[in-house]
Amino acid sequence: MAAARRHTAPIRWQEPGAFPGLPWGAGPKHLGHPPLHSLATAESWPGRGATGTESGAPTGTRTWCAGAARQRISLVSHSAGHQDPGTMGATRLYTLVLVLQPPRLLLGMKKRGFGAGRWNGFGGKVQAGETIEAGARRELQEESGLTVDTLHKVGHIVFEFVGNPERMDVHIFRTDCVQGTPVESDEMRPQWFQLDQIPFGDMWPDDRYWLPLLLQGRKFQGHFKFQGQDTILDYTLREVDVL
Ligand code: 8OG
Repeated sequence: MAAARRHTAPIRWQEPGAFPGLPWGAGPKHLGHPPLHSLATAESWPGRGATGTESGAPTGTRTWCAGAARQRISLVSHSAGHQDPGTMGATRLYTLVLVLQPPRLLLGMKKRGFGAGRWNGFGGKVQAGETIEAGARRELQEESGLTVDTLHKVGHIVFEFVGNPERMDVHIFRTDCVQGTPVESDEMRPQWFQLDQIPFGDMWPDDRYWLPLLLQGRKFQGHFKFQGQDTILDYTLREVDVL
């Protein structure tokens, strides 16, 4: 079990189990971790209440979008995408995309490399010459076969590993609108999970802190310091209005 020594609390706290209707309504305790961040107002994620629709395209690909997402919300591009996307000092840029179509979430089992054996969203290093968002789209396509219309930037987390001078600067996106059918790649084996069956025990230990925020449509910023890949020594996490 990961140990958290210090914590900058999110803005609001709420006892476990306070949000009937949300996937972790049973409360954080069932996740086996004490202070999971539930928030005081059970505001829905943006697509709640919208009716999901599926449409078949002649190619056999499928598009699923929550009704709300069909309004083409303009994207706010991140200025860091115009900086050197490879490294910034001792920090390297990464992306992570979560495909959320309530009541299900698409995860991929990482088959090799960093994080192998864990379920995760889709992402990787931002390449030289591409924006962070372009990197997110590319990695999603390469690892799952899905193309995406609108990406919502929802999180920014810096990961630090004791003994490794290079920090990982991970930009997290959510989408509910993808084209295609998830296919297994060399790197990932995609699988849909019901929101009350997210396999937190086989995911990065920090995910149980911030993923509930993403599922609630919240935006967040954080920093996690790891000893090895299993132990959180220290972390901060806060909800933000704008990223
Ligand atoms: O290219 P590569 O697959 O090594 O990129 C690492 C991916 O893993 C990238 O999408 C960012 C993501 N990632 C981390 N740390 C963590 C973490 O603690 N939790 C989750 N969910 N993803 C992480 O690098």
